[in-house]
Amino acid sequence: MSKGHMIMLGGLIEMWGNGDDHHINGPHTKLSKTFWPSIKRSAGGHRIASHLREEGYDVEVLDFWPQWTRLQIIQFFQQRVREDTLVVGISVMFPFGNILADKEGSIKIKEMLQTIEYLKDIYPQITFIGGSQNLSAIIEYNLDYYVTGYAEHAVVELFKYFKREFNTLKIKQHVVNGKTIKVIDCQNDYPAFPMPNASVKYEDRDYIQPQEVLMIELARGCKFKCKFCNFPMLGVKDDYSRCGESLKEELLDNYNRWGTAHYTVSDETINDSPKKLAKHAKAIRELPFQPHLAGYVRADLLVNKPDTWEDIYDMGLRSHFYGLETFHQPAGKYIGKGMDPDKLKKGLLKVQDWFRDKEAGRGDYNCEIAMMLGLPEETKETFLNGLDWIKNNFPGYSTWVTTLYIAGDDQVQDLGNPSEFERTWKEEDVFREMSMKELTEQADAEKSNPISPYVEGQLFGRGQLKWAHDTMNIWEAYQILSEIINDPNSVRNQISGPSPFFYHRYLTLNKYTIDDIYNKKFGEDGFHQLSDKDVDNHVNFICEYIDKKLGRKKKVKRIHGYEPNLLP
Ligand code: B12
Ligand code: SF4
Repeated sequence: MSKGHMIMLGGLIEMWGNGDDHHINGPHTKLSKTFWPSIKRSAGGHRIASHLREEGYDVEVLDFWPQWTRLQIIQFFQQRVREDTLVVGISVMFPFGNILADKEGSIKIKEMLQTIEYLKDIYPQITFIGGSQNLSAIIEYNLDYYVTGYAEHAVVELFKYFKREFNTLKIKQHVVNGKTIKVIDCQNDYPAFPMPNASVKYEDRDYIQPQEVLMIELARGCKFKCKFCNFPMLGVKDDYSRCGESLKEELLDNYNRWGTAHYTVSDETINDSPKKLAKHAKAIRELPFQPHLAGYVRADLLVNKPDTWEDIYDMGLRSHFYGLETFHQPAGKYIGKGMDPDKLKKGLLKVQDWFRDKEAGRGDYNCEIAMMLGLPEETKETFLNGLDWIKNNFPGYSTWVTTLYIAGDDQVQDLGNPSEFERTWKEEDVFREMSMKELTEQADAEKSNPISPYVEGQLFGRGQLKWAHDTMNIWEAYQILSEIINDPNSVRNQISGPSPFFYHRYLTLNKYTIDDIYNKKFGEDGFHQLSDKDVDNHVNFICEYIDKKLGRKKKVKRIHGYEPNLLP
């Protein structure tokens, strides 16, 4: 007998990184679709579900919910809601952002928001709660409670509160767009870190398929405090890592039950502690199979600590996302990533050689390098020099270029963790805010390089601070980015393989293997960038899941993923 029942709606909408703009999103965009429902499971939804089950509640996760039609959702609720159904949860990872500006996207979002309204009308006895790291990701939904930050401890108090049991629940009132909402602020009131047993236990009713790329947590928080970073927990001093046994158990269980071997790691910086790496490598070496992990790896630490490489390789962490940001030392020093560029470059080449060394029994390796355009002290020339080095020395790997983002004043209040830049730029004498007049004058002067709707939104919308400093301003940064994107010879447009964070798009349907990713580049030997057909197949994958969830025995005929009677 469970203590109560909950339905958790989870699902992501895919985007080409920086929102929904082809011009910005560059080289692998072979799709007519700019966003589509992801075939990735809801990491937070499953984590909270696993935790609540340990507390005695019965929680069923409904994944991929952006793809479900309203009727299907209502059918599901009719089948599942029972007398002890207490709560409907919505797990959200990313804010809607630019999807709302996109016509097709905004129709979808409106449909999702309205579906929640319908469910609330049909089931007034149920409480609707949303959870995400930042309020900005859930605020669009009209919910009874908004839970922000890592929520394991808070959600247990919330459930006791709903059941009128003794509890310590702290509810904060926030006024957003003139409406008062109830917020549970986990970051400050119920810190759920460290979380040594942050394991996720999937269930038969999740219908996990063998090639799926699941999310895994090895630790929470990051030791560092880079000035632009607004990840949830920075400057962590203690050990916030997962217990080795719990990690081993989760990996083994998923392998035995579903055949899972591929994971995205959600950690902010996986290699911030050699001790943690050694612990996790030891646990993983004891497994009867080799998992493959992908995630954020700090390059300067890799370079400084070659003695961690063996552990990193053995734990299957062979797909690295390096947030290098810059090769210009004064810019790097300013943000907290100021390793001597020559040392960094030489070290990176050694890393590449070591991981790719087939003769030594290794060879599995893929990486993506992310660069940030617009840091104080950076000029166009220093930045482009850095990109040239990547092009010449990391051919065939993805490079991601983004512009410096500092949230505008009205956004900062919805961010659980504003970056140091966001908190202090006004006091520090480095940035200033450009006036609208200055911005529009710049726009006129540059008619030859028209701005895209996405950039227009960023420049003239309220979301971002219109920053300027001695060596660059936001407008110039977008102009340089546009030149990089439109230059067929730029590193950003070179042929590569998939980004380490997007393996699910290629592996889930069994079209490619992890060996394809390590060994081939797009265009080689039958290995191709994502096409519209692939996305249709993703939709079909989700539809098969929906059929299973709804207990439909007969295969349902569909056109482009929609049942004929439910065509939009
Ligand atoms: C991995 C990651 C990515 C990967 C995703 C990989 C993949 N394919 O799945 C990549 C690199 C692609 C990515 C991209 C982006 N990301 Co990102 N990403 C993360 C990261 C590091 C981890 C997310 C994760 O899986 N965590 C593990 C799970 C278990 O945690 P969780 O989902 O937060 O769940 C907990 C709570 O939120 C809560 N909770 C969750 N659901 C529910 C439900 C209920 C009912 C309740 C009560 C509680 C609850 O409890 C959970 C357990 O404690 C976070 C930072 C962080 N450490 O959280 C940023 C983060 C999610 N990303 C963020 C952003 C902004 C982006 C981008 C928009 C960046 C950009 N400009 O391009 C893009 C958007 C991509 C898109 N839509 O396609 C922001 C979101 C900010 C916001 N407003 O909410 C975050 C929070 C980082 C930050 N700035 O603080 N990201
Ligand atoms: S940018 Fe990376 S290393 Fe720096 S504080 Fe953020 S998560 Fe940590």
